[in-house]
Amino acid sequence: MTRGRFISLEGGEGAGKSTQLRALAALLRGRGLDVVETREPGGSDGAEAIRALLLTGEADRWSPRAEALLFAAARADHIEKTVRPAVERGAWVLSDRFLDSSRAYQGMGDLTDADILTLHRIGSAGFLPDRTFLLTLPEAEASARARSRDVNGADRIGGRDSGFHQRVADAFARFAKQEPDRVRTIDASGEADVVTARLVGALEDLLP
Ligand code: Z5A
Repeated sequence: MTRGRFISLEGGEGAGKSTQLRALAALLRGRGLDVVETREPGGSDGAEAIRALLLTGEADRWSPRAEALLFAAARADHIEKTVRPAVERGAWVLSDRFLDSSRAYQGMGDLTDADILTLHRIGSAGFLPDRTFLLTLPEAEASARARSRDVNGADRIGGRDSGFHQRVADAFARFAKQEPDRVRTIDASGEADVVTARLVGALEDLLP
């Protein structure tokens, strides 16, 4: 049996990751592929329980170190229970966020990028996507999209200040530069179907 593929979508809040994940999944199913849609934090029963701990409550509910460990624990469960079994049976797994989010959000303060990668090696044996799409959108456009959707306000992490979100965007851009084979930057502006076409174009080399 042929191994499937693991694809992650990354980027700041409101860039359109969830919208594009759904569109890409539909398109790949149309090509006859077995597709699993998943997300982080979450994607397995245990990781979804950790998601609720991570995204709700006061801003200072977790220390930066505890927060990074919770994300790593959620990811370990997600990979073990959902991602790896699906890829092994030949499915294409599309994940809304993955490791690069921890590197960008948790790895540029009390902890470094090297610390996050070490946690990932311990928790998940360094498991990486076959391809990662970094959706980029000017900050004003992204926050307008996120605001139009989040009528009840941002979550614990999304609610941080714009300086924080700019540092996150800079970190993602650095990863794309460091790992151009795995991480492909996709312009997320314009109509959703135009963005989907860009994604498919950047996936053709992996498609059967
Ligand atoms: N986090 C972390 O800190 N460390 C980690 O390791 C991980 C995560 C895995 C997860 O929140 C939070 O956890 C996140 C990072 C942190 N917080 N922040 N920031 P989440 O999963 O609940 O939410 P999110 O990942 O930030 O995504 P999002 O806000 O849901 O945005 P999105 O998925 O990129 O966008 P969307 O929902 O597809 O679209 C947003 C709106 O724009 C929506 O109304 C769409 O209909 C609209 N949209 C989408 N595309 C278009 C186009 N092309 N044109 C016009 N309008 C559009």
